[in-house]
Amino acid sequence: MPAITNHMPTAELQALDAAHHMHPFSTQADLAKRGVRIITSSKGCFLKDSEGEEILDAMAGLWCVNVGYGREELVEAAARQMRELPYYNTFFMTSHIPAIALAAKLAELAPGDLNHVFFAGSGSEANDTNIRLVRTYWAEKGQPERKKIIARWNGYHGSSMGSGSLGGMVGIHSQGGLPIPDIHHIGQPHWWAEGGEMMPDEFGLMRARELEEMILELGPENVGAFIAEPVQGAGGVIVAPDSYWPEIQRIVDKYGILLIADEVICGFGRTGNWFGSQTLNIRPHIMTIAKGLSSGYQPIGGSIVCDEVAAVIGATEFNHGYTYSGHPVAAAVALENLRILEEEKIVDRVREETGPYLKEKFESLTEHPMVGEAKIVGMMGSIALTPHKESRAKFAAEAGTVGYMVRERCFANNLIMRHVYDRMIISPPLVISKSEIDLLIERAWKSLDEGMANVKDAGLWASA
Ligand code: PXG
Repeated sequence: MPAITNHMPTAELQALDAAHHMHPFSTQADLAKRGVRIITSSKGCFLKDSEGEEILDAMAGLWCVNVGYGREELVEAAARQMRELPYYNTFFMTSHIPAIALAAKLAELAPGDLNHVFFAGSGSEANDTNIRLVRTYWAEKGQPERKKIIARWNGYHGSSMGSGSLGGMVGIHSQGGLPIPDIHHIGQPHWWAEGGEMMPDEFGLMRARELEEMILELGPENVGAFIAEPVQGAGGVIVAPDSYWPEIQRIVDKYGILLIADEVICGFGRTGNWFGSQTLNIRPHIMTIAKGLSSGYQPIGGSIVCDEVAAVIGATEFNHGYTYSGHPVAAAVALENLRILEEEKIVDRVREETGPYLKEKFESLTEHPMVGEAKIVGMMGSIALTPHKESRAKFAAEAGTVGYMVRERCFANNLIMRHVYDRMIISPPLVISKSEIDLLIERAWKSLDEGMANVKDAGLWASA
């Protein structure tokens, strides 16, 4: 990996960052005190920081660098497209080759009759598009009252006004006047934390039936859609019990509402199939995509829409679009990224080879005294930290305190494994090799050991 050494000293970069750069989802004052870690270069599954440390990135950036860092083909695709046509819009009776080719490719890859793509610059934008698509669809069908959308607590769909409202993150709702009207939330299928004495499948059914209860409470004639991630990502990699999705599909079918699968994380091989909807066997009318679509090399997202919805929307003028919808450089890079995923059989390898290997190793972390359960689908996984496995006890300390302490040890041990409250999560590049998986597990185990020692030293080894 070529080291970039001609930069300012780390402390100066940190000071400039603290003075001028406002970070997403961060407490700026804390960051300024602690000093950020400055990432300078990358290759494969590894990052390098401004001190020359090599870090194993078990989060693939922010769940997105599916083909790994340093792919020259993607650099070339961007450079080629920038020379040819760096920008043009698709608003006023024009189109361009990258957007056409990418839409056609996505229609080929997406299941069922999901054949039409509305492009956006990000997952948040795409979910904002989805709100307007759903409401416009029903209005055009003569049922404008069907504007209510049901989503889930602790789901994540973005942080703009619309997508942040669909999401069920109380921290997001508490700032800036969210949620917008006519968005309603039901419970999440998070058995470990919320299942109490119930068996997982019994709990999964109960949580799915909250959808039916909510539809009946709101009046089926007022409900337009249900949105969910096939596997919750930012909420802590929550894998629903097996009973959950079949029941959700039954309810969606029964009441004829639209199902939106937010595939921003689950899409493009993350779960071992092209889309999480295939892994979970669900039939969405709309899928939200972003992240792995371009492996994060360019900002691009979108909505893949079924024939029926596209036909209804297509019969009227849809007054919606972004300057960068279908951006030619982003689309060209995404197309090349899909070629790599397909030709190198990366999705198949996750399903058949490296995914099962990671699962076996990752589940062995439950032998650690602080790890209660391990959940993993393809290459997104989580472990629950607990002071008492048998009772699935939470720590007495404020939720996230212990998770942060373990995360801090991961960071020190050059492993990017994040925490969501007291769950540790991974989502490595899909190209991670078996020996890199071994290194991931080795560093995770070491970090758990050290984290646990720190938790005990701090007097925090106590159940709530
Ligand atoms: N849907 C899902 C399922 C996501 O995970 C978005 C939509 C929004 O995408 P954009 O491109 O607008 O960010 C996401 C994004 C975290 C974290 O803490 C996760 C995301 C974004 C920021 C932080 O894990 N996911």
